[in-house]
Amino acid sequence: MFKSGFVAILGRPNVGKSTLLNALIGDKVSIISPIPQTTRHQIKGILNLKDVQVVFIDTPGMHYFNDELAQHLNTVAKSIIYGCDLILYVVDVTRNYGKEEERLMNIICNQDIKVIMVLNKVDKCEKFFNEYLSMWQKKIKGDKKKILLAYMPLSAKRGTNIDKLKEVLIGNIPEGPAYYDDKAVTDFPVKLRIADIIREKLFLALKEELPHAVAVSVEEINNKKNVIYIKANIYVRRKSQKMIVVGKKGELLKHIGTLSRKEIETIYEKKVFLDIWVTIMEDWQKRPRILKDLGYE
Ligand SMILES: Nc1nc2c(ncn2[C@@H]2O[C@H](COP(=O)(O)OP(=O)(O)OP(=O)(O)O)[C@@H](O)[C@H]2O)c(=O)[nH]1
Ligand SMILES: [Mg+2]
Repeated sequence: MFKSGFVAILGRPNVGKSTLLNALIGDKVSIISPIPQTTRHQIKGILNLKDVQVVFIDTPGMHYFNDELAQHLNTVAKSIIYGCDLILYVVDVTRNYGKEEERLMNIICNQDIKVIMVLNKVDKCEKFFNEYLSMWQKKIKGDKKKILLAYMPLSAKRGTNIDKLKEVLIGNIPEGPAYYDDKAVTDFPVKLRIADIIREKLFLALKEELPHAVAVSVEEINNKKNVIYIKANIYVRRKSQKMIVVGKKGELLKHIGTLSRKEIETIYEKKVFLDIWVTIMEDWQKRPRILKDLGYE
């Protein structure tokens, strides 16, 4: 009997959803950074085991702001709940919960899909562990109780309890066919995956400086005989931001390019020539057409 299912990974920004996805898959399919709202796409990671295929869906962290990009992120995250077999609801026990967490918990409690509550980052501290448990328990009184399958304290970063989580997951995946090739680790289009790798290096290099003002698009992938030529564009909003991204004598851009190229080469297992440009576009975040070009459909 083959089993398969879709598992949504939900949680507020920065709780460690993408780190958890990569840990479950054992491969890097989703980018990670200390900056909230790192994930902008719906990324699927596929776990292939003997007689089981689990398709995880990493989501942009749920949050509440008012521009087009933020609205898009919320719609994506909510729409994923429907059609899934299971939800991994991830919380960060090192930070106290707030209004956003309660709103998200309300959404999760008021539906019928089974939930595993992942209490992440226990390697760092367990300061608010009990707060999360008691808030959750308040929400799922009576009949709603049955949606919870398990509480799972873990460290996505260190890999602690990942095997235990897999066991519980697999035990609750229904009978079904394989949806993807058993060699695939993700269905994320390669252009977007490369753009995201570059965006991750930018986020890591720039830290708080301009995370939301940048976007990356890959415009060309040309598979030549001995090398793969890739042309990418980094969008910023202002000239001052372009100067930051390029850095003194172009050093920052070069650094980002080198790190990105090395990681892209591990996907292709071939030499890559990465050609990165920086373009100023004042309000890319507010233009639906540009958001579409960037893959935020
Ligand atoms: N100490 C510790 N840090 C973690 C753990 N899991 C994730 N992190 C860190 O938390 C930060 C956010 O991780 P991400 O995986 O990008 O979080 P996310 O929930 O996907 O964030 P968004 O995509 O922005 O919603 C990164 O700096 C991670 O290294 C963990 O188990 N322990
Ligand atoms: Mg993420």
